[in-house]
Amino acid sequence: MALAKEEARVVIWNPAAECMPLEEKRMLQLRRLQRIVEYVYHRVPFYRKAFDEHKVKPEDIRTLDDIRRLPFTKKTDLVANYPFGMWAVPLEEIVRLQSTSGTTAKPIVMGYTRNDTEMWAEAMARTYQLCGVTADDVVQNAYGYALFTGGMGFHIGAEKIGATLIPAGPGMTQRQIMLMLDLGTTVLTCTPSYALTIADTLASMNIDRSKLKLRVGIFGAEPWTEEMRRTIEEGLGLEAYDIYGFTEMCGPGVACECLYHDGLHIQDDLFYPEVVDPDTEEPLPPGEKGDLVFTSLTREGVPLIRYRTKDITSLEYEPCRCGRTTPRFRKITGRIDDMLIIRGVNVFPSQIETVILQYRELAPQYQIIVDRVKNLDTLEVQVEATEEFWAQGEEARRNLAAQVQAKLTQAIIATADITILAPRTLPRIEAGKARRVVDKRRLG
Ligand code: DLL
Repeated sequence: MALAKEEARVVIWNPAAECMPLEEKRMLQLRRLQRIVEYVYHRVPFYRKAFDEHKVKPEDIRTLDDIRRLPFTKKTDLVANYPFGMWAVPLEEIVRLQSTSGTTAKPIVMGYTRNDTEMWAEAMARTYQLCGVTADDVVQNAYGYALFTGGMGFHIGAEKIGATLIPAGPGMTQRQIMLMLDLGTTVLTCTPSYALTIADTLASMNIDRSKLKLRVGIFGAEPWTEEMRRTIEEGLGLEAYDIYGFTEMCGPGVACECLYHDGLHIQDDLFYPEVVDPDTEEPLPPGEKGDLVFTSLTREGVPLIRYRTKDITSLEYEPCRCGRTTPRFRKITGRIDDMLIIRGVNVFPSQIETVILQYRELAPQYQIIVDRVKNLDTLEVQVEATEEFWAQGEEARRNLAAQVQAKLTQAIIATADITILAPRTLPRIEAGKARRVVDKRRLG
């Protein structure tokens, strides 16, 4: 019998790890957890103090469920111990540093031993193959290089699988398109917002997308909706995969979708996942949404125990049709910190994106402006019209704005003013993550 299209394309970088029977996996995870707990207790004074305060000793970890006895690690702990306070090895054993962009006062600086960079390359090799990328592909890496983990992570993973790598970095969008055309790029890696800018530029250059050989896009580092996925796929003529990761664990490579796009597979022999209730901090059962928490099981430089990501999702443990047994989480809709409270109603920017991207008359370029006028919160969504719709004039725009407003009010249970802008009014993302929310209440 002929294989289904997807089955024929499934490639698995490390079947021993990714298709491991669950019982065996749990034994491996327990061994690694016991080792890392012992390791940090003896090497990181922060953890010794935290474990002592929680009255837990390394030898108390006898089953995987005993992880609940361990304290959480929070971003504030890393900030308070900047730069080296959480490190488990001296600088001479560190071969590279990466850091967050530092929206807080100080960035978070993570050190990698040689084994850590090898583990990261392994996680990224698995990630590429989750998306069906092989040595035959030409990968154009338009994530930021330098201290941001995006560029480096995709770079070392592509080298590991033997793909042809173009280390383009972000920006200079017309040149990106020239490279794609001339070098026959088959895989594009960048943030979803930058992918949108590339698609937009391609259209404005009047280049037919069939001239490109793109077939796969691996996009992450920020939340993006299914509607955004469809827009990018149409604009660039590729299949878009969602990749997740964060600097504190290694960078990209913690989890990624496979060919079935049915949740993101977690590399859980390396990063142990939990989802906890953000208020009670109690672990939640599979399927229930909460704060995603990770423990690094093999990291030597800066291992982290029960790190609260503040990203919201739920876990699933059913094996996937792709043959992997790794657990998955649902596409992340936002961070706990991203939640806007508008007159007491909780609103996530992704809910707004889902509504406005349903309208063909609107371009996928928008900004959310929150303010407080006479002690009342206000919410305005500015969104660009497409060229064709803009040409239809003011009345058409007024009618559409009213329609979108009604739909949005229904979806988010908060009233929003809709302003339809002329095409190409809002600034385009040339690098990195989009900033679509301007909360003037926080600025004042
Ligand atoms: O963004 C690492 C990365 C680079 C991931 C390239 C994927 C691709 P940080 O700058 O430390 O690291 O930001 C991590 O970004 O906690 C999430 O809030 C958010 N994030 C990352 N990937 C996704 C995603 C990199 N696929 C923070 N969906 C995380 C939603 C994401 N949010």
